[in-house]
Amino acid sequence: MNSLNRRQFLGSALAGVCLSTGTSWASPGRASTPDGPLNVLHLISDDLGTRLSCYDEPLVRTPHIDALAARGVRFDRAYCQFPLCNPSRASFMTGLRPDTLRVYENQTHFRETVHDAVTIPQSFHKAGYFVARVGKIYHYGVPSQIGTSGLDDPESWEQVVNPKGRDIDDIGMVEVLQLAPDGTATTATGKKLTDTGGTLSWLAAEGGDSEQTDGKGAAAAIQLLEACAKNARPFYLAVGFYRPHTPFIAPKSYFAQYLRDEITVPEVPPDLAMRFPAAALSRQKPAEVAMSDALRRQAIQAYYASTTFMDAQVGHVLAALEELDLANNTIVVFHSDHGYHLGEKNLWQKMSVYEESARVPLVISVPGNRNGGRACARPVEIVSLHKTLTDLCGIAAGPKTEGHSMRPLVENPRAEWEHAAFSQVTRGGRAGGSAGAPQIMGRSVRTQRWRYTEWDEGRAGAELFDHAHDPMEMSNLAGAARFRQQETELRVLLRAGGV
Ligand SMILES: [Ca+2]
Repeated sequence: MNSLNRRQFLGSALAGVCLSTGTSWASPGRASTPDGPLNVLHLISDDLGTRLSCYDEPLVRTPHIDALAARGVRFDRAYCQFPLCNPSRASFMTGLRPDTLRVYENQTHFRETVHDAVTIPQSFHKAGYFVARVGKIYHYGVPSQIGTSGLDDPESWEQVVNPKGRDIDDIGMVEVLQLAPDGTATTATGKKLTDTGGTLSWLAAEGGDSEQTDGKGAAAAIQLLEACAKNARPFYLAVGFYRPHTPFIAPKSYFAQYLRDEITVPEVPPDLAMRFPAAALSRQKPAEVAMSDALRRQAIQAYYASTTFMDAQVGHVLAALEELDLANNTIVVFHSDHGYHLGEKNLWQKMSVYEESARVPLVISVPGNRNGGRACARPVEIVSLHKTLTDLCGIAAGPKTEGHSMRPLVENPRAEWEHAAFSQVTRGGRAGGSAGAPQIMGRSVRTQRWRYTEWDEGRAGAELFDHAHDPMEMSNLAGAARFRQQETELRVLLRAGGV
């Protein structure tokens, strides 16, 4: 983006965006490395699985994230610790596992359970960094809380921006999936904000990028980068994009990039219930199961359009980083809070510990890293981002921080790595659906080859998948005599848990 374009982009996108004031740029101290301090630009997408052209789906156009992956290390087996916004975000922003935080749903703030948790920005601030966020970093109800601070952690930031775009004003036009009286799936408009968040919903919007919440977030991030470029303090800037979270809203031009006929709908075997534990499949929703293939293609098209729109906003921010001469001393990390089902096993959205929901895209780009463009196959966890980013910048993480620094893998993607990735999810209780049912936990461990899952410590079933032969996790090998040894070893690993 040239200077004129950046100005034009900012001019249109910043209308209506309030930057908080009262920021002090005074530095309480300064971290330094032999080469000077590195800044961090932490980019987080919401509900984004690995259907990107640099990962699993060549159809999905994500040129800007692809370009970042071409100069960074792309982690091909990166996993969230809980496939839901609040528990995942609380976990990776503190570097504490969901069981340490005891946060398993979208209502509890982690300071209610671990009041002295230390977050990534707190570690950077202690080292003298300017710390700020734009948009959704901690949990927000989307779309109903867009424009507010949501379930923010004020102790984390010196400055915050809560963008809000026309996607909120356009809610009445959003197509919302619903079950018709005859049992078929259909869509309807005229719904409220709160009806479009947990349900498949979409809109090919009028207007341009800069009118959307994420366009305004990108512009606010650029404005903060401009201020950072003029200031001597190093910075940690977190930018949280709201898409492709429901409602899948993007300007019409992004929908036009995907022909529905090109879109592949996952095949669902009729004997699912015979293959997998009931707890694993209990998040299937009647309206989603009832969708025709045409409606499935429409939903997937909207998800892809939202993804490409979000990627374009990432592109604006990364172009500004280059133009402001910050790219050569700024680490850029991009990931999402959890993955997303688009019909596999008749599952949509999140809250499963299958690959589609537990796995996330993760790119870490460190200036001057000679491994740029390489992929890492080791299983890693986003709870480790706190240790990783502080390690890469030569500063201290909070003393109780969990996970394992990925720095050795950034420096050598083929380095030995003895760690597995752990994810967990609830069934029953507040976040697990089936209101009133007692809560049980599903726990899953992923090694480079295997996934092993236990529901209620095995009392509600187990699953074993061999990714060397079954990347879609369709053949549950748990209980099979010929895999008894692997299952036993993985059970021990799972029950030992992550540290
Ligand atoms: Ca999310």
